[in-house]
Amino acid sequence: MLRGNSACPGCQANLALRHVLRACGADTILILTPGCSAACQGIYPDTCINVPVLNTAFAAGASTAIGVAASTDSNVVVYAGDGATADIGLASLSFALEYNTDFLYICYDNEAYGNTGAQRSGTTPYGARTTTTPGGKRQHKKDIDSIVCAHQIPYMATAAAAYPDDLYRKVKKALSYKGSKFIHVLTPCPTLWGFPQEKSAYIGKLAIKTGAWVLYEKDSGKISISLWSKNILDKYLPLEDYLKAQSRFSGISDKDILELKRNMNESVKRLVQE
Ligand SMILES: Cc1ncc(C[n+]2csc(CCOP(=O)(O)OP(=O)(O)O)c2C)c(N)n1
Ligand code: SF4
Ligand SMILES: [Mg+2]
Repeated sequence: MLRGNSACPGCQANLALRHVLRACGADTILILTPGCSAACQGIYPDTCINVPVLNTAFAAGASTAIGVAASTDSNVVVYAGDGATADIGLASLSFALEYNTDFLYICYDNEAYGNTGAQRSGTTPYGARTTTTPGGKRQHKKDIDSIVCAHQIPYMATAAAAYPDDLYRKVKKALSYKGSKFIHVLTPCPTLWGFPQEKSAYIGKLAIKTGAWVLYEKDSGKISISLWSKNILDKYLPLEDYLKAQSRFSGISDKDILELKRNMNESVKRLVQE
């Protein structure tokens, strides 16, 4: 990625893309869906992405990759938002995975429809305020990782922009496999989440330290918790530290915090038991 882009200061979606492209190298074709990452590349010919880019329709990231992968030996990488992945593009993603298309699909998750002004998405967490959930979302975050894993692809991982070495390693590893690979990256967003831009990396790390986001990989069917999460599984910081640092959770009730924690603990328990 070249210098100069139109992302908000402190944007982790763009930061994660920088590390992803660093790991992928020059022999890569990038597919973007409408969203912040597409908008932030700038306007041709002054775009900041230094590999070929295909800008697709919202639902068509994965289906575009099927065609591209059939015609090239280059790395085929989709970099799509949570809305494009877990909501509108889910059918296209499902077929691409079932087909075991030789590509890497990366979902950067800012937990809302960022580019259109912070509407809720399937991956918006319970209790978070968005423009379409002004009283806090009443549904839990969609478990897109389990949906992806049900396709029995060779490699799936979670990552976070705040832990770039872990993200870099996972992208490299994913690209060493043939077939479909999926990485789900948490990318905190100062604009939608309501925290100061200079706290971006701090919030990203806090998500892991409070257990709001768990780093793991499922490699050839076997789950392993990644180092940054593994070391703290039994000593999480209070979830309230993470929630209080973001204005999207400012109206959350104690009852809703308990419900969030219950859901979180269940997800971690499921992961550890698998
Ligand atoms: C079929 C269709 N519906 C709606 C839109 C408008 N639209 C453009 S970007 C976007 C939100 C994308 O959200 P997400 O995939 O999470 O990416 P983010 O903007 O958060 O980076 C929407 C709704 C569109 N481009 N196409
Ligand atoms: S709204 Fe969020 S994800 Fe979109 S460019 Fe700004 S900081 Fe990045
Ligand atoms: Mg989004």
